[in-house]
Amino acid sequence: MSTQPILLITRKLSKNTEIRAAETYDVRLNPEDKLYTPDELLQKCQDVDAVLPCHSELFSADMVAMLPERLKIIANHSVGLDHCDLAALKEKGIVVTNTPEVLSDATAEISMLLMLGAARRASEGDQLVRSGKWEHWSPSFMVGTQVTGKKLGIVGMGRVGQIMSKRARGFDMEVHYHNRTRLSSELEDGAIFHEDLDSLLSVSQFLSLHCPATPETTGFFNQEKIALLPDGAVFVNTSRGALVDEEALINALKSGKISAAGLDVYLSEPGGNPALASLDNVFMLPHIGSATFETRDAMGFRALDNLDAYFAGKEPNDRVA
Ligand code: 8YV
Repeated sequence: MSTQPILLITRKLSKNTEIRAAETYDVRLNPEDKLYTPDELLQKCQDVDAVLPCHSELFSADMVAMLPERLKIIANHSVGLDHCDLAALKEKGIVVTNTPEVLSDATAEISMLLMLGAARRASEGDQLVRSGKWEHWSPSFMVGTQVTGKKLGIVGMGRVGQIMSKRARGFDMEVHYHNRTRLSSELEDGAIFHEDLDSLLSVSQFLSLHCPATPETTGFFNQEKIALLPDGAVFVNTSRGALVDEEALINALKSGKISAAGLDVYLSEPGGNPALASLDNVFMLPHIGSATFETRDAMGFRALDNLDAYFAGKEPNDRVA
């Protein structure tokens, strides 16, 4: 009989991750990459020592209450933790970890892509050429907003925000940010701090969200906050859909208050919001911020590093509960 800890991996992860996991653990894989229902997830968790889930598996307080005593650690394959009720997990004595740092470059790349794509009307242009309906050209055709030299507001200056700031400076953007605490001047690297979120919004010709979804931030980007932006601002979100009042965003995109949006995340996933999808001035991707080959390996390895530390009796580096 195997003495290796039993590890449930809820989704199909990178090949390298699954190979490495099988060297140390008695792994339960999901080769079909089926999204488990809450009942199936609970069932699969019954006789395992550890779970390596993605943000697609919800560990609500109700779910946590039904988890078995045997389950000791949830090593997330995500930096976001809004799918986990951390207080409930902590109370139950289940260790929780995440995967910070390793996905910051990939996510900042997608933020840049969305910012450029929204401002320069990428989905409209792509659609036009692809559909075979591109029948004329003129200097007044598909004119967009120039990115170079504009003011970029960043909400949440963690690792992704800092890399976004660096990349945006490559486009000569003037970077402003709001964060719970001001960064050191070395980390700020010229970015202008706004202690007050409203003050940041009032200067943000481009606005990009890089903060986690918590009870405090949920729905913060609402009609009142949108009204503070300069007219015609461009909005980018690669963080979480829960930060946004989507109805208010749709109204602003229709009125032109927000001239364009680049979105990778939505209130409802998978699927997104059909009302947003009906607007030409939205450039949309299906939550692929961290989806690069390099980053998928790095996320999987980081989650395994946390598991290995735990089962070696050490403190996992990325312990959050
Ligand atoms: C991941 C994410 O794709 O890490 C996060 O919080 O939202 C994404 O980058 C996803 O969580 C993978 O499990």
